[in-house]
Amino acid sequence: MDARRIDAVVVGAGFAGLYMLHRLRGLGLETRGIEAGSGVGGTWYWNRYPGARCDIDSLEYSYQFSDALQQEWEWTERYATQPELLRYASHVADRFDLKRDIAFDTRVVSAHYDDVGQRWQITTDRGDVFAARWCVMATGCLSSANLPAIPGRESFAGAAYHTGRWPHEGVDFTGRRVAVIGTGSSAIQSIPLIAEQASQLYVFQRTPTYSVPAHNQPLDPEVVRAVKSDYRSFRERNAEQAFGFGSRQVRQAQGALAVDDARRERVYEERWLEGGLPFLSTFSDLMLDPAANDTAADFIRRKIRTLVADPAVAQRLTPTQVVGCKRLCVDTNYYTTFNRANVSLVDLREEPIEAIDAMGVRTARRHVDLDDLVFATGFDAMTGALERIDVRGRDGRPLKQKWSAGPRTYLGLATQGFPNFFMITGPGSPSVLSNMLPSIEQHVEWIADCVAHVRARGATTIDATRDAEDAWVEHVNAVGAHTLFPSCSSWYLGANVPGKPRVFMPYVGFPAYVSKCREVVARGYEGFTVA
Ligand code: NA7
Repeated sequence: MDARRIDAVVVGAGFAGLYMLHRLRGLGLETRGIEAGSGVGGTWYWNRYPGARCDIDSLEYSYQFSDALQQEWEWTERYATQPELLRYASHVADRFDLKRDIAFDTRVVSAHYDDVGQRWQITTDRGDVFAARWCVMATGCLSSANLPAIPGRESFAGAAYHTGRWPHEGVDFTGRRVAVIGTGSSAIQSIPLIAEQASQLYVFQRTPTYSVPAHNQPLDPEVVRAVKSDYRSFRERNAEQAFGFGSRQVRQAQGALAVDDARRERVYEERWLEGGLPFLSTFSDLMLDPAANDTAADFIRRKIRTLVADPAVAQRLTPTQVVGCKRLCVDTNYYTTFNRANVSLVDLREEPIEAIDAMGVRTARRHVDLDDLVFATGFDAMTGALERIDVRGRDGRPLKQKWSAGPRTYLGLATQGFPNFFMITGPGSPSVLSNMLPSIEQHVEWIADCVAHVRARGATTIDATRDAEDAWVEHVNAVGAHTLFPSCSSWYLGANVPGKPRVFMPYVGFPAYVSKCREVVARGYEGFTVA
């Protein structure tokens, strides 16, 4: 089949893909978006499980590139629900007339670089072939579902779901015996709601989770008015925070051990009442010093003991790892759900799962009879969606092969040997350790400016240099190693997927990262070769 020659292909129509399409079109490039789902929204298209909502404030988890858009859109709650976020994504797509350039229900299967024509040959599962100068992967950090290889998984006769592939028509668990496997963010959001419907809910927990209350509430019109009266400054203040969000929560400049016990306790209590992820920024050294971290961990552990009535259950729910090492969860009534008579905690450290069969799950101690099985088992994070596509760069080199010992990128935006190929919030950028929306916008704008730069120079390709990439990979590791993030088996390290190389993938520190990206541009795209 003849390839259709166009300027650019953008893979994915979540928040990253939508804005990228808008910007490339703005440069006058003929651009095609390709999306596996039937609609826009990415994460918020697929993750429709009960209770799914963002854990970043809606006033912050939103686009800022259009002041008219951020002024006119009205969020209803502190944390937006999945349906509201999906409506927002669709509104943005309509407002900027993006849908007409997106092929839905279409999955990209391969992207091969043609050295001679200097184009990306991109094929889809519908048989389309594009020959594009630019290829941008807006495939998401948490989009490739991780289903555990438990023996007999396919033999279950009831209904099985993954939280990240939830049926669009919803699921009614009323009167049913349900198991949730996993206790990460998706589980923590869905468990309290499933428990209200199910006759019996079994929570299969491998690692206990730290969670802080969301204290979600309708947005105060006064707060909205104040933010909107000077949205730009609000965005700027957030961008100065280590993780790119949360400027409204008061910050303590000092370390946790610099204050006395009573004061520290008071401050944690205040933060607990405020709720949300900024709990981890209560003191400046929580992710740097194990002793400091332990004061926060201990505070949450004590909260668990006061919230959970049965001391033995509370004990099983109590985490021991560094708090924040696995992504902190934000919940509404998670721990107290275990006080319900119809909820049982199955601790997989005491009784590992041996197999799944037609009737349910067999552990080392018992058989649990089930009607429904919910896999809240997460994702092949950061690299999964990219590696699922057969991407080949110069000389036909597969990306998967290049990354066999872990992802190698320059700035999390590009990877050497793959010219004109960009990743939005790729490994080696702040991505999942930041507010995704501003990170996405920063990447999209950087990529659009880069494309414009190459074209303005009358050049056709840009590629990272090996030296720049090696230095960046080393730097990402060094910065990560300076923190407590790599200290446990998390998906940041790829540890949740058997056989995946253990490499700490996100870059810690949003402000420093943004400065670095600006510096690279100011120095004439330092670390890149333009040809
Ligand atoms: P997560 O955070 O990766 O959580 C997955 C959970 O599933 C976690 O508790 C895992 O335990 C558990 N899991 C994974 N595999 C198994 C097996 N084989 N057996 C038992 N339990 C298992 O995914 P989420 O979807 O909750 O959240 C992803 C991100 O989305 C979240 O951080 C937010 O950024 C939004 P483990 O801890 O590995 O022992």
